[in-house]
Amino acid sequence: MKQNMDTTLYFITDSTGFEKEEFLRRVEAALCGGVTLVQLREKERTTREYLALAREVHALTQKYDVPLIIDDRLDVALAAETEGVHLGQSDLPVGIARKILGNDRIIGATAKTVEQATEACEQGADYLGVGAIYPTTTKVKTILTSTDMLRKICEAVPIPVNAIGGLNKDRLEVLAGIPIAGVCVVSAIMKAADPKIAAEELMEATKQILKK
Ligand code: TZP
Ligand code: MG
Repeated sequence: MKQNMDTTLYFITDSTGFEKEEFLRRVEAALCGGVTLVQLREKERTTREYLALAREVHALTQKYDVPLIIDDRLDVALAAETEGVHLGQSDLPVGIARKILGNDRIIGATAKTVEQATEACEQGADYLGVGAIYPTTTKVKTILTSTDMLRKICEAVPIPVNAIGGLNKDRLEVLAGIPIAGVCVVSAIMKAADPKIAAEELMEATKQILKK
């Protein structure tokens, strides 16, 4: 599964405020619109609720042959047999997760400095998320990361690096010329009037930026 990883348009979910059916409908619309990677990101749910939702979202992502990453929780990723896990700086260290998960699954990590990026990479991370590039309305403990730092991180590690934070199709220009692999978005798709069209438009805009 790891061989298929494409971080070009990485959709991170947030079910806050949606009934489950509407949430799943939006995730499927995003898949239909061409997102290349999906992360289930749940901060308020119990472990059992997280696992149950992971299984439902996994059934959708499998239909579109898109890997599913679980935010923070290696146990949930293992239990739901998803394709990977995303770890922040206060989660399990990447090296320990790699030992438990083996080499066939995806491990992503958050990095805000070259040091964090290099460490995650040395411990076996497959990709990095770097941001927030812009202030974000999504519930997250983060600080802004400059595009200068984003570039330094891209240049310091051989693995794909994605920009994240406040990004939408009209805000990608600041990323032009920085060797990112793709972008991560939550609200630009999750809260869009039409998540399928939002994903299609973001994909087009992202491809243009990656060429610059
Ligand atoms: N990490 C840094 S910013 C962020 C995360 C999870 C949230 C990004 O959400 P949005 O809605 O795309 O700004
Ligand atoms: Mg996290």
